[in-house]
Amino acid sequence: MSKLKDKLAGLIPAMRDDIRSFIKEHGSKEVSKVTLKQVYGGMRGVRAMVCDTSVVPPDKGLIIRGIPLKELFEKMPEEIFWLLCTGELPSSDELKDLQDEYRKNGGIPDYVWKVLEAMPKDAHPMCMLDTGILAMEGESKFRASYTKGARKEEYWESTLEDCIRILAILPELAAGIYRMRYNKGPRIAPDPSLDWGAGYVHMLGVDDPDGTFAKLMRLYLTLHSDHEGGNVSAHTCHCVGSALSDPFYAISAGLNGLAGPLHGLANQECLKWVLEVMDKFGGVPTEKELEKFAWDTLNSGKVIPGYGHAVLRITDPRYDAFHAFGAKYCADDPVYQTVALVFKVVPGVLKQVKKIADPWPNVDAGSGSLLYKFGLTEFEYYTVLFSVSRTMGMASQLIVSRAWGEPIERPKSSTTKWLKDQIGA
Ligand code: AMX
Repeated sequence: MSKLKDKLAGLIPAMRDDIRSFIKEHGSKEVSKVTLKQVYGGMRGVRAMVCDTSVVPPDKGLIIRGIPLKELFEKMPEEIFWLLCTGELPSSDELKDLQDEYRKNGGIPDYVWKVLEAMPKDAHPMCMLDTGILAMEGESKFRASYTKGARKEEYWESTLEDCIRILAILPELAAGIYRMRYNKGPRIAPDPSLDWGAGYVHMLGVDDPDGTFAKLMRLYLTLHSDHEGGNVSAHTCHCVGSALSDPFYAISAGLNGLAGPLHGLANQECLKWVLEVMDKFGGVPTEKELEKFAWDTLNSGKVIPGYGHAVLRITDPRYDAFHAFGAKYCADDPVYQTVALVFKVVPGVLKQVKKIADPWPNVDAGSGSLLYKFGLTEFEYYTVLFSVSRTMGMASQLIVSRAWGEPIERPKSSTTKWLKDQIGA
């Protein structure tokens, strides 16, 4: 048994008992009220689901299992996955064991590459990634053990095995898609001596003579790992998983949600917007030029990508981390300089638009310029990187939900007529 499975096996019975007796004792108590505006407004702020892996207080940003993100900037993504699943950071032995698990569970069957090769040459890399994961569904240990009649208490074990398999192949799959989609030559085989993040950089084949890009990749994978349970990708994965669809189905579904421009795709849109600015002004613009460009974007009915958030009301600490990385390693880079100028100018513009609740940068505002600087210039690919990371959050949430035996999701919808009758409008 892997050390992670062993650890969870020790933790889960008490967690399950605690949640069950909590529901039994207090199940009828009220925790949230719902207004008509929330019913029509994407359920914003309605407390109607559980996620124990992380929380996002609007004035603080991401806290993973009680630890504010800024205390985790230096951690490896593998440590974050362990933390998400168990609530504790791993010891060095436990970390090594998880990395060994990834190595043991790697390897992508040839038919997956054939499926991807059969797709149109201009397929979006997110579509290729989600298809690649889904194509492997036949491997699901959860589905096999459910079909054999596994008991509910055992569901989390095969769910964990599927999640480890998916996390183990993701960098190879994502890197293979990059090389195929952008004609970078043959795929590069995994190097078992490398960690998850550095291994991904190696398979992308992007030049990294001094290991700085691997450093950025580890930071990137750590920062995007989870963002509580209500965001579109996590919630979609959770909802699909609640039907006991296996992790291949659920994670692929969640990533389809991440591919939306209001969610993870903002990642690619941001750099596009920054490059458009630079193109228009022949390099780093002046503050005045940038301000006008921002207003022109808003007046043409478009959003300024990378700014605003459904929950946060401060500069996203994930943006701060990228900004600091950029200041250290890319201070002379004109794209980074433009991103820094956008941070100086755009919040002031957005604050003047009354309807915008959050004028501050989110995670996507800064990462693209850094990836671009290190040679990953195909910005349509950026959401794939986000996906590799966010799979840790979705997977850990699935494991925890299965562990305590969460039921199938089934909120009640209403017709407009019913709502009008109910309210007496
Ligand atoms: N530029 C222009 N308009 C914006 C805006 C921005 N950056 N942020 C919000 N608004 C607008 C909304 O489109 C909405 O307009 P509408 O009422 O005419 O539809 C209005 O302001 C109110 O929105 P809100 O309550 O402030 O935000 P929200 O919770 O509805 O949406 C988000 C949040 C992120 C979708 C929105 O801020 C946005 O579209 N930002 C730009 C895209 C982006 O960066 N997405 C990435 C989010 C992080 C992630 O998931 N990766």
